[in-house]
Amino acid sequence: MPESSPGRPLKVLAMIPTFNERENITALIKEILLLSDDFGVLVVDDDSPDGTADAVRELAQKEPERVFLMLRKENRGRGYAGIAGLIEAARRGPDFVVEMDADFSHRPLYIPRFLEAIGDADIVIGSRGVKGGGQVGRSLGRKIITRLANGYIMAVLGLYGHDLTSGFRLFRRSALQKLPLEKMVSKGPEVVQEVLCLAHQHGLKMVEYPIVFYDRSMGSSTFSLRTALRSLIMMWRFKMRYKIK
Ligand SMILES: Nc1nc2c(ncn2[C@@H]2O[C@H](COP(=O)(O)OP(=O)(O)OP(=O)(O)O)[C@@H](O)[C@H]2O)c(=O)[nH]1
Ligand SMILES: [Mg+2]
Repeated sequence: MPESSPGRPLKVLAMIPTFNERENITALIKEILLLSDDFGVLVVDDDSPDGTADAVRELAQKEPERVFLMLRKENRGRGYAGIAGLIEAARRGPDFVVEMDADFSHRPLYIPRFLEAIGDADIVIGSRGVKGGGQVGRSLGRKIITRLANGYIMAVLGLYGHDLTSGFRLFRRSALQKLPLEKMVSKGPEVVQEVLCLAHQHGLKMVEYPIVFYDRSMGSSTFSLRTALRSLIMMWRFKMRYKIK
């Protein structure tokens, strides 16, 4: 359970999964809070050995109505943390939940732009693959992996989009709460696609908004080819589980 008390309803609550992000998290939270008085942050930390949670706690003491920490001690994983985080973020009752990484790859300045872009849709996907979007600083290898992964995901799941691996997304809270999030099974980064499957199954309207994605400059990566491949194999499980034709 989160360590802090329920705050006032916010317009946007940013749900940020973290593992060893001490070097990034304080500056990132401050940047999000500066955007608007009714923006808040929920950090979902898997008991990072580098003390990420301590850094969040320090800010939560100063801003108890806008900064929340969810500390998880079991079942570590980007997926499990993301599932718990989305459920908790929605429960807190903001108008919107934005999911983003802690490493500044997802620039907070896009959050107000997503709000403008959402219109009557339920989800805005921050997309590197549409006109005006892109990636800065990523190695050619990572760019190729992303491109191949997108083609594979589209082929297996039959979902259409220009950036199906983007973890920077704004959800209307009321739409998020229509989804049976607690039934999701992802341990790792494949949770990004599992949410898309659920959203598709429940007929949610999704739009893409161009983002420039900046490669991580501080902290250490959790990316591994093994995890990426394991995630891609999970697409077959999703196909059957969510009965996508
Ligand atoms: N709670 C939690 N968060 C995680 C875990 N693994 C990764 N994260 C977070 O998920 C987000 C995405 O992970 P990254 O390590 O940036 O993955 P990536 O973008 O593929 O790799 P980089 O190239 O290093 O940026 C970051 O905010 C991480 O801190 C985990 O096991 N638990
Ligand atoms: Mg990253």
